[in-house]
Amino acid sequence: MVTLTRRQAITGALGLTAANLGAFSALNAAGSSDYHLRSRLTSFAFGDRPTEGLVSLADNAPPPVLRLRQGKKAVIDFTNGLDDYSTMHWHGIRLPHAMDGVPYLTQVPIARGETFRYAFTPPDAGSFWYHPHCMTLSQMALGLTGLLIVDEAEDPGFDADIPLNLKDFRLGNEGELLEHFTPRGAARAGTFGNVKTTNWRQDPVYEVPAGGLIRLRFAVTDTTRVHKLIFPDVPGRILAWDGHPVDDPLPWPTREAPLWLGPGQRVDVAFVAPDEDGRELTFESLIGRNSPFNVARFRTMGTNLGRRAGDIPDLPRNPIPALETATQPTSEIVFGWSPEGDGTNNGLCGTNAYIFWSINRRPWPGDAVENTGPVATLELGKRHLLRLRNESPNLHPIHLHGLVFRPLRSNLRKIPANYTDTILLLKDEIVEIEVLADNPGDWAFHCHVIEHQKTGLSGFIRVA
Ligand SMILES: [Cu+2]
Repeated sequence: MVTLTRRQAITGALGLTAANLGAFSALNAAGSSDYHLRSRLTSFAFGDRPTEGLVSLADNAPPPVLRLRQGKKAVIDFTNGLDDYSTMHWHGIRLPHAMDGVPYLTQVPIARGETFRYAFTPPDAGSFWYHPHCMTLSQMALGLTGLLIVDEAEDPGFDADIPLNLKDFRLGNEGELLEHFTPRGAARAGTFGNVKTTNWRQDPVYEVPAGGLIRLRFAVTDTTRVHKLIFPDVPGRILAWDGHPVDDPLPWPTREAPLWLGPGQRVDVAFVAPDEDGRELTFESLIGRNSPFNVARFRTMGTNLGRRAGDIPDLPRNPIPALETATQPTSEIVFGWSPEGDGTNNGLCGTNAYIFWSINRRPWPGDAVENTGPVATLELGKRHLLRLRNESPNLHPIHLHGLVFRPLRSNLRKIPANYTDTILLLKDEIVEIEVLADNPGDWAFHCHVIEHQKTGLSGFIRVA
């Protein structure tokens, strides 16, 4: 079943028919790719009128959901079809440093017409995503974000598996694009979109089998918005957090206690669809305290499959490395405003003229890493304690490339100790995390509110 889905996806991406997939496999062995992606400008109608100037990997459609297989080598060719430079980053995937898609840190920016081959074997199954890491703000804001699903080595057996890419766009009354960067936003919580979409559709409705076991994969790929998710009152549970099956259970979110999911984060959810045909369930997100909007609705159809909550499988654990604890003292890393008067170096990847933010009071100087040392250096093969301190009033989803970590304690809340790649720091929050330094390299470490990232809140952690 899953193989078929992936084959269909490959067929769609390369314009092949089912009949020549065999030939394709032979080509693959000789150096072809599993996916060939090409960025492009396109248009799409979110409402009555088309919006021109969007960025996708397909014409008049969102970037596709990519499906890889756990433990199986994947080859993805990415061709830059835009005038601006670009790269592609595979968010949350533990991979070799050279494949991580960060300009200057791991590769040179990709010019128009050039193709970069990304090849890696994903060790972990789960819900991940992809986006450019050069001209990041403009290309992401204009649409270039997609889900990357790594299927479990064995199919866990859900009756439906629905990826949900949560992303806003900023549009005017005629459907035209509005400015996605504002200095006022960048210096605060970010510049918010006004058209809230799921898979580029507003309030979409998906048909699901009555009485079926449904898996949803929420991914916040927006540049700014922290979602506060509310789930309907149905039998279900949270399966995975940021790709990894949960060790520390998360409660089913309600209006009173929604689930906060920041930019870059994902949550996998399983529920049992109602038995009757034609029933509708609504998953919502809260703005402020009182106004929820619909993220997605699910309508039951067909004959009752008769599944029960007890049928929801446990996902197999990912191969999280067992490492001994390092003897170095805890490092503290401070996220806050920038000191005054910082300049920026000007590279090819959309460095901003403004600097508002810093890590350890040092703002990222621009695209390139000259004269910029690591935020921390971690001994390879050990687990390390870092203390992350947000000294600003804004939320910061802090993302670490190439490694997994888990929160151990917070000064503000009980925080579930699940493995992750992105942690949402609350106002004035201090969180201690345990980083598993099993992968050598200089790994990007930055806020995933992209206006924060691009105005200083970025750096890297060295594992050596
Ligand atoms: Cu931030």
